[in-house]
Amino acid sequence: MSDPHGAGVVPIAGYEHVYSGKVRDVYAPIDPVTGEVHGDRLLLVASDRISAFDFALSPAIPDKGAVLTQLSLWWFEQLADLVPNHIVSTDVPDEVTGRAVLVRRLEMLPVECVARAYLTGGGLREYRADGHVSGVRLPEGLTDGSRLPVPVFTPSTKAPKGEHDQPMSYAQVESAIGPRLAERARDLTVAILARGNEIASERGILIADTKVEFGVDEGDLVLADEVLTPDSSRFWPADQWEPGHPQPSFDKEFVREWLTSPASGWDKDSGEAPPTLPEEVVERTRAKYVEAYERLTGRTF
Ligand code: PZK
Repeated sequence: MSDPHGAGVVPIAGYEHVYSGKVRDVYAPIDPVTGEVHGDRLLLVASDRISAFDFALSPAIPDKGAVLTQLSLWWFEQLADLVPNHIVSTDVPDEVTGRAVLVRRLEMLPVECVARAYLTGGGLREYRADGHVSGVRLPEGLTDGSRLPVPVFTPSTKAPKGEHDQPMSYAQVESAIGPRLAERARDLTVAILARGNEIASERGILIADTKVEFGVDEGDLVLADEVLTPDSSRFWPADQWEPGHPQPSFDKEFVREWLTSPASGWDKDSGEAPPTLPEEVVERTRAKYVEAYERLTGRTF
């Protein structure tokens, strides 16, 4: 069974549900003539689900799926001169309009391609251990939130559902996909983050790091999945950037603040499911997703 819990996954006429991640669902179109699954297309549907501290939260954030889908589509256009992408069409069934895309089904690289422009999270842990991040020696004196001298490629394994991705060395990436695609994946991932930050920094947002996924078509890489969204990247408000401590998250600040406050009555280390988010936290979080979209794109959502 691909969806044992079924939360938020709905049948879509003409499509077969293939699988679900924490916040997105994948369907395959069914050929109306043969009734067979169309082998070279997928429908990617972004839900309004949100997670924090590795828990799925309730309720959903209204319009989150549409905001992130429209933001990804905008970024694909901004990146089109750097890398081709998997988008085929935004003409999708009514019930998912605005939050789904029809894409080319590709052979996906078995690597999570991550680049970091600022030091935090797993990169910071590696640096504190031995002064390196993914095999790259960094200067002394960096701290949580420091800008890196140059963006660094820090690939990781694609962990099975519920497990955490493990860092991969560059040599492991070369063994997995060959040296030619490894170099191309590294250079593209770093270029995508650099382009993202050129654009975002003019609009008050820092993109600390990002994870992209590539497929292969005719021997070359195609940018797939979502790109430069708050779900795939760490967005920080530029005006609050201050190295030396964890930075506030652009989108999840209110969620994390409330969940860790006495008001929620929840202990994130208790193993218990988090409590239902209050309406005000939901509404303020929705406003942050819309604000990120509007600031970056200059468009009104
Ligand atoms: C593909 N994911 C990530 C996980 C989601 C999405 N163009 C493609 N061809 C083949 N496979 C994928 C893609 C894309 N994009 C993407 N996994 C496979 C993923 C969970 C839910 F919606």
